[in-house]
Amino acid sequence: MQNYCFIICLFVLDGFVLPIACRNIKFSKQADLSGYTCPTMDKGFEYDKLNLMQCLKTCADSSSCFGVFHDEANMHCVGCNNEFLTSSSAPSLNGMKYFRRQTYMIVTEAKTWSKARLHCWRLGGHLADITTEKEELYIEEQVLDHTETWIGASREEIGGIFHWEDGTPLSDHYVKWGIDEPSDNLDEKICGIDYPRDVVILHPLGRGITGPDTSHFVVKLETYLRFHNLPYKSDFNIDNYKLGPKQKVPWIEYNDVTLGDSQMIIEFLNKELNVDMDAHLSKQEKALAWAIQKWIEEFMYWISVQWTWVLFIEETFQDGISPFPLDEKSAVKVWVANMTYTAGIGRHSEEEILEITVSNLRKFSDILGERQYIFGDKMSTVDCSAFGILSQMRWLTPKSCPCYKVFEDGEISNVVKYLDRIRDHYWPDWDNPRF
Ligand SMILES: N[C@@H](CCC(=O)N[C@@H](CS)C(=O)NCC(=O)O)C(=O)O
Repeated sequence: MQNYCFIICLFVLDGFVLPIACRNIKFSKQADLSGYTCPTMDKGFEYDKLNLMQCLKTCADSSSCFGVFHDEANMHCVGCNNEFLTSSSAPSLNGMKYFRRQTYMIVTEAKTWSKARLHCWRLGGHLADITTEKEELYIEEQVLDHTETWIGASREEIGGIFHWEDGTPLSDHYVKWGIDEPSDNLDEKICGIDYPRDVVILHPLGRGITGPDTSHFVVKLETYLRFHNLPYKSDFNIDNYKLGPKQKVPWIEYNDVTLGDSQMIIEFLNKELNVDMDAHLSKQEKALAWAIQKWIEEFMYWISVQWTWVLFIEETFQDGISPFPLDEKSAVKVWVANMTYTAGIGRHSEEEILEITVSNLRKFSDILGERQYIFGDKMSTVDCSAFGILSQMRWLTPKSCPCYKVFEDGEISNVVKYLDRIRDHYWPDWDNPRF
């Protein structure tokens, strides 16, 4: 079935909803304000020493302002105008279009209406409502090539009143029904190809050319899926990290369940499919495994992130490791640097981070010793975590990074062999994954 359905999400950029919508928009031009600026030459105003509410109010008071950027640290406020944008001159940035005070996004994914609605909510918007002829014409223009499009009108029961997502009845606005509409068929319609049943649909971050995914936790989860031979399929979308229930990747859909967080997913699948890679561990080993796992995921992870996405971000983009478009480099750096600063690792110098990297890898090497896996000759969940995080350090970090050399100088050769072992066994398609 190739009959795709298109979802139109509407982002309302009016009144005090402004900053939320603005934060969801990534503009392509880089500027001084945390890497963001207005999409065209449309800077309406720029003030220092305004708090967020004052910044918003200034925008709301100006008829031409459609959104603001507010830099909390130095109370810098920039207002963007779009007075002169028409549907054709509106810039298309990352799939979003600006039109009047609304931002539309056409999502080209097969979904039921309820999932389409959820999708828009997760993006910070909602399914489009059409309340004027102008809007209808604009939306029609955007979806010209597509046969069916989800919008936000729904009703609870047959014969009931159709309303938009904010509860306003359709009849209070502009309404133009198609022939034989509204129909009484309330069956949940699925447009396009829906996901197969009993297959884990994995929503990852994005491939890097030196490894299957640039998210540590995606590789962790995929290693687990591969260990158990569970059927899965990756659904790539560069915005996946914004779309999942935790606004992070990985997240999965499995039959009717949508779930985020690699560990919660593993625990869910263990129960659902009656598998457990830790069954051979004693109670004490399980507790120890958990402590090691958290050290790796909550500490070593940030070391790796700091190298790849902050200190060597130039090389990460140059070497083709990043799945993000080149023009997002500065924005990605600001975004990640904020996170690593909050996590703590971002406050150290490069030399200090190198020392921390070496000493932590040595400790991991000491824990591993001559064993095949952390707890002997059988893999357990903690090995999936260790592989997820350390494989990024080893293979998805630019070669010019000093952290890379730690794996080369022979001192932690047991760790190198360990990573090779897991890759060779579970990832023969490492360079070109088949799922
Ligand atoms: N505890 C989470 C961590 C997931 C995570 O941090 N994912 C990163 C990519 S490796 C992410 O999505 N970051 C985006 C963000 O924090 O906004 C898990 O195990 O899934």
